[in-house]
Amino acid sequence: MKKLATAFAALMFMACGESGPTGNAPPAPPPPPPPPAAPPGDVGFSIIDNAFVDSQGRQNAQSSETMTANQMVGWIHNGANLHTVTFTSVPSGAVTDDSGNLTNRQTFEQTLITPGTYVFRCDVHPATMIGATIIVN
Ligand SMILES: [Cu+2]
Repeated sequence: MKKLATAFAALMFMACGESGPTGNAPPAPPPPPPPPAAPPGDVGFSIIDNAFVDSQGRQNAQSSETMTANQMVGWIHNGANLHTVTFTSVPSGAVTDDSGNLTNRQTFEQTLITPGTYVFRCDVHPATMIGATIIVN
């Protein structure tokens, strides 16, 4: 009986994967996430999973970039969830595109030619990712 108990204990030891001479090597740690990428364009925003972030680190309604007419503003998606860049207010006569759904590392650019204030949000998260602005002089 003692022999059986010893064999059982040895079996349990192996089944638990404790590291011994026959144990498996521990799994390698996951690689660190890549650093945030910079947006394209003359000015731009980083998109993370709860915010648009401007070059000063300000988020959402506090975020704002200023550019001159005919420069390019860009966005880079540095998050994991789907987000959009959707304009909610543009100067009279201005023409803009909607980004549609963006995923990690996708970019979106707009060349803005009409001076004034442009306001945008994310259509997937309109309660939080809202009120970011671009001032075109
Ligand atoms: Cu979003």
